[in-house]
Amino acid sequence: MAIKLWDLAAAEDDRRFSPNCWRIKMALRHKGLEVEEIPWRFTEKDAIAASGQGAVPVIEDQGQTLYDSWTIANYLDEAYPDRPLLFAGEEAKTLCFFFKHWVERSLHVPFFRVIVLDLERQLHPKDKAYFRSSREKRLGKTLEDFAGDPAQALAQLRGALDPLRPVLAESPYLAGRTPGFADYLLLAEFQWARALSAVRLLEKGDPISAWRERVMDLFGGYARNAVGYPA
Ligand SMILES: N[C@@H](CCC(=O)N[C@@H](CS)C(=O)NCC(=O)O)C(=O)O
Repeated sequence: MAIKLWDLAAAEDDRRFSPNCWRIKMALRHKGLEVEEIPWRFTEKDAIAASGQGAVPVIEDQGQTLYDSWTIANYLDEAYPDRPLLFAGEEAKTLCFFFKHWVERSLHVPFFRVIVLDLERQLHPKDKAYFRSSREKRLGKTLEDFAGDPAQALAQLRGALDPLRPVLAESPYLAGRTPGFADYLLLAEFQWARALSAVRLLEKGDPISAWRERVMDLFGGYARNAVGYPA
């Protein structure tokens, strides 16, 4: 039976933007598992109440409900060890855990700053007030003040991405010769942006751009074919 995944959608059902869900959607393709993706909105907390919390990704598999993208990725390798692994071993997994925190603490906010106003614009009408009030409370300022000057925000993001460049100039994937969960952690941030915003995040010739093309082409162009703006 297909694994069920509750996946955050914008105004249109097929504009799927959640970076935490993108991690898992790529991981499920990597494992070659069948998945049923159910569009979900921020304010539909009842639909995922079985998980005991209010955020996606949530999956249902073999009678179990799981949440949190890192927990789900670990579960997929444990439950399906005979399928391609997301983590090459304990050492790779620990480094990937570091990478996840680096993405969340050093990249996520610069991405958010560039796309936040497009994000709000693209949301389903029933989510807009919730999004604005919950995020403004978290940020301690209005979305407009947080977004600030677009050129400055883009420069900040390009700078934050810098540690990736020497790695991706030498290696086809963050996980090495073949892709792994680290690649999906990073691609997820770009897919988040691309689903919502036409801003070109990378300059031509940036090694991160060549890597992103490769990862978007995986699994029959699954990420590339998603609803969004050109990368
Ligand atoms: N640590 C969690 C974070 C999940 C999360 O924050 N998901 C967002 C969507 S990307 C969400 O559903 N937020 C619900 C809300 O803001 O009410 C994970 O990695 O899965």
